Amino acid sequence: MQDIIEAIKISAIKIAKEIKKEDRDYSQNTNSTGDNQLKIDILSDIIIEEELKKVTSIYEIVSEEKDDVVAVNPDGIYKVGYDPLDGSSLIDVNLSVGSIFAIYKNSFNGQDLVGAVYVVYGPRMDLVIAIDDVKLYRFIEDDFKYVKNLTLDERGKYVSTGATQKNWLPWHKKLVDKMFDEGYELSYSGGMVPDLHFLLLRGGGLFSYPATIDKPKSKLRMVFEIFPYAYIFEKAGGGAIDGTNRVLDLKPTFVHDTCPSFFGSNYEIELVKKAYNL
Ligand code: AHM
Ligand code: MG
Repeated sequence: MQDIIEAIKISAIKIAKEIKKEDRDYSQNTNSTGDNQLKIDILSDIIIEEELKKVTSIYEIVSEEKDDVVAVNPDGIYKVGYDPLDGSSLIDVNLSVGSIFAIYKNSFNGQDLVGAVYVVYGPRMDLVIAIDDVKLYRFIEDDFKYVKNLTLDERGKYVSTGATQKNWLPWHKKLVDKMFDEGYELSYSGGMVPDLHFLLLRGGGLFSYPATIDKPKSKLRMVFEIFPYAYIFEKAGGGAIDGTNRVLDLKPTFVHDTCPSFFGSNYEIELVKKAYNL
C-alpha cells in the first residue's frame, strides 16, 4: 500500500499549490449528485487520477467527481475511492478543505476497507494515514514529517453537527440539546475534513451529518467520505454509526450512495444509539 500513499502525497502537494493560485469560478459541469463542480474540484480529480494511474497495485479507482469506476491495472489488487477536494466551496472564504482516500480490496463495501487517508489543506498541510493505527504527518519545508499517533479518549468535549437545523428530526435535536446541557461545546466549520480532524486531534467528541426531513438518506457519500472516516475513527478507538448500525457493515447500493453518519468517541456513540433507539 506504500506506493498508493506515495501517490497521495505527490497529489496533495500539487493540489495545495493549485488552491493557492487564484479564485476559481464555477464550471458548467455537474457531478453525479448534481452539485456544481468547481474548476478546482475537477483539477484535483485529474491530478489524483494521474498519480493513482501510475500505481501498478491499483485495480480501479472511482471518485466523487466521476460517474463510474475507471480501470487502472487488471493485475492490481486495490480499489481506491476518493473525494478529490471535499468542502471546496469553503476555499472562497479561506477555510480549510481536504482530500479523502479509501483503499479497498475486492469491493467498495465498508468491510473491504484496508486503509484510509486524508489530507487537510489549512494554514498547514496535514496528512493522516490509518492502516493498523492512525498516524498524523505534517508538511514541513518539503516533506511530510511524522508527528504522532492519534487516539480518541473515551469521551470528548465537542459537538460538530451538520445539515439544516430546521429540517432536523426531533430526536436529533433532542440529542444535540442534551449534549449542550451536559457541557459539550460547538465546533463546526462546514467542512467534514477539518471538522473531523479537529475531533481527532482534540481526543474526541461527536461529528454528525444526520438524516433530515427533506433528505432521509442525508448528504455524505459512503464510498468516498463516510467509510474512510469510519475506518479512521474505529482505528483511533472510537466508532461510526448511521444512528443504529455500524457504518462499515453497510453496503452501498450504488457508488455514490449516501447515509446518515455519526463519528465519535465511545461515549458519544452510545449517546447517539440511545437517542436513535426509537
Ligand atoms: P462536498 O463533497 O460537495 O464538498 O460536500 C461535503 C461537505 C462536507 O465537508 C460537509 O460536512 C458538508 O458538505 C456540509 O454540507 P452543507 O453545508 O450542505 O450542510
Ligand atoms: Mg465531499
